[in-house]
Parts: sequence; C-alpha cells; structure tokens
Amino acid sequence: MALDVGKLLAGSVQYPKLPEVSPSYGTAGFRSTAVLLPCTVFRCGVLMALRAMHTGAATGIVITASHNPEQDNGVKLVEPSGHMLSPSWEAFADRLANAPDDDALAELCHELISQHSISIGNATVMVAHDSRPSAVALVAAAGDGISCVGATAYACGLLTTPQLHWMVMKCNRKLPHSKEDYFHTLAEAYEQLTAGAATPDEVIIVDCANGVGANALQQLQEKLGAKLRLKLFNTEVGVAGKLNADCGADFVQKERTGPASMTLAECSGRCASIDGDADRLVFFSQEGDTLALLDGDKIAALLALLVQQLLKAAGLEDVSLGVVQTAYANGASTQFLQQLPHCTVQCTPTGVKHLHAAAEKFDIGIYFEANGHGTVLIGKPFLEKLQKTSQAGGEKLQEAARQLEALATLSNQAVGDALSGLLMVEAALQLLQKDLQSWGALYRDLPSRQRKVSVRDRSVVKTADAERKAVSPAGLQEGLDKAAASVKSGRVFVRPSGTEDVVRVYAEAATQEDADGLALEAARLLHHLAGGTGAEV
Ligand code: 16G
Ligand code: MG
Repeated sequence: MALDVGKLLAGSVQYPKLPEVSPSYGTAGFRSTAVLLPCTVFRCGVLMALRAMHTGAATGIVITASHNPEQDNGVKLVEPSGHMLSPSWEAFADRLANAPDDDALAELCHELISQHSISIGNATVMVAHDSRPSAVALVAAAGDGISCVGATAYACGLLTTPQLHWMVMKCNRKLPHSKEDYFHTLAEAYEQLTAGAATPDEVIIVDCANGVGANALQQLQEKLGAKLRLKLFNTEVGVAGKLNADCGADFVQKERTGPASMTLAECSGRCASIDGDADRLVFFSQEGDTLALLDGDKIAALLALLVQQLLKAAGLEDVSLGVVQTAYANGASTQFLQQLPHCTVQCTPTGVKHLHAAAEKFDIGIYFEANGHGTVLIGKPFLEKLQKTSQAGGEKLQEAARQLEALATLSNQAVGDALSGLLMVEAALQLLQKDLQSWGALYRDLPSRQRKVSVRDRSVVKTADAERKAVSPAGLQEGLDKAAASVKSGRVFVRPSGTEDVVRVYAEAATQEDADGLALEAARLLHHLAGGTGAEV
C-alpha cells in the first residue's frame, strides 16, 4: 500500500512546527519544555510507525523527561528488540523533527519509505508515559502521528521507561508481555535466585522521586510479599511540583545528600533512590555527617562478584565476562574491576545505547554508568551452554546454573531498569553475605568533581577515545594533560552534553582539593579556548 498523503497532512496540520524550535535527538531522544514538544512527538509517532512497518514488529514510545523538572517532557524511542532506537535512524529522526512544514514532512516520509522499501500496512506502536501532567496531550500527539500513517497506537498507560522496553521486547518474542507479567516475572526470578538464602531482616527504604516508580514498586511489593520488604518514600505521584524535586537518584548522586524530605535517621538505613522514570538506581546510607553513596560503579562491582561466584560454582569460568563503563566511572572502580580474574573492562561514550551495544558482545556483559543506568546482559549462546550444565552436572552445579538462569530473567535484557537492578543488588548482597558497609568497602572512590561550563557553541568541543580525549579545540587536551600530570592520581576530561547546552567537566585526584583544582583548571581552559560565556552553572 502507498502512503495516504492526505491523511498525513490532515494530521500534521494540527501539530505545526514552530520556527524557533530546532529539536535535537541528543543522547537518549528528544527532550525540552513540554509546551514546545507536540510537533516533535507527533513526528516521532510517524517515525516509529514507519520503523514498525519496516521491521515487521512492534516498536515503542515512552513520553518522559526522566529526572528533568516537571515542566519538561521528552520522548524515548524503542526498537522491536526493546533497545533504544537504532543509531542509524537517529539522523533521520532529527531531520523529520526539523522539517519546516507539512509538505517537507511528507517529502521526508516518502524518502524514508523508498530508501528502505517500506511497505505501508498494519503495524503497532506501544505508547507509555510517566507521571507528568503534560503526558495526556503528548500521548495524543504520538497517537495521531502513528495513526495518520496507518499504524495502530497501543496505549499502555502509566509505566516506567524500562517496563515499556521490556514489554516491547517480550511482545515481539511472542512471550507474555502484560504489565502484570513484568512484575510476576521479576518477583519469581528474584525468588528463584535467592532460594536458600536468608530473607533480609532489614526493610529497604526507597526514594521514588515522586514518580511513576512509586506505583511500580508498590505493585512489585505485592508480588514479592514477605520475600523482600520495601518502605517507599517520595510517593506523591502526580502532585504538582513534586516530581524529582530535591529527591531521586540524580539528586542524591549529584548532591551527595539524602532526599530533602527524608530525616537523617531515615537516610541512615539501607536506602535506594530511583529517578523519575525508574531507569536509574543508586544506593546510599547516611553515616554520621557523610552520605555513603553506592553508585552505578559500585553496583557493577557487586554484580560482577555475584556473576563470578555463580560461574565458579557452575564450573563455567571460561565464559567471556565484560564490564562496560564510561569515562565517568571512578578510577578506583576501574582498578577494582581490572584485577578481577577473567573479567574484561571496557569504556564507551556516555549513553545507554553505547554501553548496551558493547556489553552485548560478551557472553555476560555488565554495564553501568556511574549515575546508575545499567543492567546485566546474558546472551543466548551462554544460556544454551548453561542448560547443558544443568542437565549434566551434579546437584551444586545445577543449583548455580539455575541461579544464573534466574539472573538472566531478573535482569532486564532490553535496557537498564531500576526495579530489576534493586532486586539484583538485594539478591547479590544476600548471596555474597554483604551489607551496605562491606559492599561500600570493596574499594574507596577517588575524590572527584563535576562542573558545567557554558560556551558560545558547545559543538566546538570534540572528543575521541570514548570521550577521554579532547581533539578540538586545539591545545585543550595538552592543557588538560598538563593539569592532570601536576596532581597525584589526576584524571580529567571534558565533553559536550547531549541533553543540555553546556560542556561537562569531570576531574578526579587523590585529594578533594586537587580534584576541585583540576576541574577548575579544565573550566578555565574551556573558557579560554572554546569561548566561555562566563556563565558557569
Ligand atoms: C541520558 C542518558 C544517560 C546519560 C545522560 C548523559 C539514556 C537512557 N540516558 O540521560 O545514559 O548518562 O543522558 O547526559 O541513554 P549528558 O549528555 O547531558 O551528560
Ligand atoms: Mg531516567
């Protein structure tokens, strides 16, 4: 069938492109003030419908701006595999979002259809949203975009981002994929993985960022019963002004403090914090004046130990195990992982799509960003090997193999997931017999400092080597190298943000004073070489 241009234009005319808005796909989809988004979201509906027709499988859209303030919104685009939109389509997403008018949009659709020989026909796009008030209008915009090219929008309602990714993946594998199935699968896998271990006495305190994760965790708690007790904080979902406000994983990780609404006593328990769309997770505990933060790096270290223990017990040490990090990983975590036997450590640019792609290359790939985005990928070839072990080996071997299978089910294979991550961490703590203190003591973080620097045009800063080296502007890397060499254990890098109009700086050193000094020097170099505006945020 051919594209019904009349229908496309009739839809598109309701969502005019504002000339002053130039959307950019960024690190993980489009994001901006919600009032500027209807046109972009409508066009994402069109795009994902065409992607579904091209692949012959369901795709997905999540309306969310994650940890951003409530007045923002955004869109995350989901492949049939459950992963994020294929990078090969990102440039097209940008062009579509920036088409100046309806005719230009129709022309671009024709270009995409002929370039990929897409046959217009039946297709489904699953659409979910987080708890922002602007979701209603944006879900409608996505639905209009999907239907005006002849596909069906399947409204999944209020969900966490990873839940929708999981549902799309399972749907296309023709497996049970309802919201209920998600909670059931996670709870059952957790029970299998921890069978035999003592149920923890401690209640897990979870800061839910006043976001959609609060609802999801309540449902998960119902399924878990007495197996794991959660006490939820910051659960005011949909209450104006509350979402991500002084709480949530991003706040706790960046500010190094507990959520403002929680008392010191509450923060001194076994605490976890998730973000507004529940794809980030960090743990923390107040110890006197300081907050012990167990970030994505620490989670990766803990899960690497768990995987190694299970592999050893199953007699399967010859598998390829990789841990994927970004340049933001604390140097101490990288060193810790590098000394683990049979473990390869790799660094990729920032953004889940890069880490996920690298982790997939291992039999077992663990990936985490320091900010708490991540999961454990367990590939099919490995699972097949595992099944053979289960059948052939003795009782102990079989038990470990079953646990590895349970871990593969518990870990979201589509994308990083705070709920799945929470259960993996709890299982790991039980099976490795650790508490937050002994987990935290696996290694000591090097002091670090992050800064944001405003420059006239952040695209002048170009990086290489997984963002660890600045290749432009000229002289910047030389300056950074010199500064890093002047302090003990100094390391510094800069990169243009993919979500904000700033250049980010990360520095670490043996002392906090030196890390601060190094970050300041990097900011000074940026001002001088990349045209700083003087406004440091
Ligand atoms: C997005 C990314 C996150 C990354 C962050 C970096 C996904 C799902 N999310 O939130 O992984 O750490 O952007 O932001 O990929 P930045 O480019 O502004 O530093
Ligand atoms: Mg998020």
